[in-house]
Amino acid sequence: MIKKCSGCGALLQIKDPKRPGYVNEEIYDVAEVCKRCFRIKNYGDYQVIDKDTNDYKVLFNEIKRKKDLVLFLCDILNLDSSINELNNFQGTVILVLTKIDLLPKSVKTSKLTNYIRKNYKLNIKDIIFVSSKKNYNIDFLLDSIKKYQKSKNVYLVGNTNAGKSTLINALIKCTNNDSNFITTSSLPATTLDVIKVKLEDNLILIDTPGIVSNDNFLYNEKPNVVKQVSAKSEIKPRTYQMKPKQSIIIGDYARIDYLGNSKNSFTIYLSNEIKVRRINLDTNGYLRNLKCNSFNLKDKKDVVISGLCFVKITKEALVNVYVKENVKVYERNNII
Ligand SMILES: Nc1nc2c(ncn2[C@@H]2O[C@H](COP(=O)(O)OP(=O)(O)OP(=O)(O)O)[C@@H](O)[C@H]2O)c(=O)[nH]1
Ligand SMILES: [Mg+2]
Repeated sequence: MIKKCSGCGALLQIKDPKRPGYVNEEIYDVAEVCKRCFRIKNYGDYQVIDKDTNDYKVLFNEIKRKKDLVLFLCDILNLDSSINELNNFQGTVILVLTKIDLLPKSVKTSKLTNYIRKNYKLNIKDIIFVSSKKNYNIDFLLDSIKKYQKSKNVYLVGNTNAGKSTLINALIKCTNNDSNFITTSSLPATTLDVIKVKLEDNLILIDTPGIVSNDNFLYNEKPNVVKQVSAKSEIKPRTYQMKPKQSIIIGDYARIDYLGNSKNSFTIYLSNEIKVRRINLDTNGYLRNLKCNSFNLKDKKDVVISGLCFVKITKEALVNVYVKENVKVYERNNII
């Protein structure tokens, strides 16, 4: 009998502990989840799995051709040009911005909506902000799904860690349906294959494995660093009035040298668990061995270190950002 893991979607198998879906032979008949999901759920212990992400490309190409409703999820802290990808879906698309509880409460979602509409050209029915953790807007999202669904099937897609599986679990709770919950974790590539969740007779949510992009800070780091860097509660922005020849050190991970010649203001949005210090640019060379990314910024720009943080800078600035090779660093208009 072929069985699927209800936690990550992988086919259960007894042959190879390193491959997706492994369970001990003795418990195969009764097992509902694989060993990896069991350990994530019960011990928070994550195992990296050998998985060919080319399988995902085939899956996404199939979903792109479907006419069904697609929820395209994006973590509000990782908003970047990858959302343009949603224009390639032929079905109706709702952009769902997740983890809104992590932004300071003072940030208005109406302002964020305007920002997204102005800075990206997206072919979408709606933009909806949610927090699966705080149960914010989950009912409203469910109503919108029912309003726009074209068939029973509704797909959830987006980058790994965007919060797809957590959102499905929140929707399950919201409809009082007591099915199995899907495995979630702060580490990349938790869901390994499609998982279908029947929410109501007329509504099947289809969870998908997240798109893994190698230029995100998190995908180059060990699990303990990923856990520390992933914000768990509302971010307390940290503002520094920068003088010429000062630098900012972000944990042990990144350095920003300010090369301007007048005072400027830098506000850092980052997990509260990571320390930030200001140092003298000339006398302290800490982290200068990392790759340097230079920016000549106009006023009101953010510098984003993908997966780690973003820095709101008010005036024009020359900055050098040092971070590990492969990590994408880019500028955008101030989002907040
Ligand atoms: N603060 C907060 N954290 C969230 C929220 N939604 C998800 N998370 C966290 O984000 C991390 C990733 O969530 P998942 O649901 O596993 O993400 P995913 O998109 O299914 O990831 P893959 O399966 O790898 O594609 C977990 O640590 C969740 O607890 C939210 O609304 N608020
Ligand atoms: Mg998932």
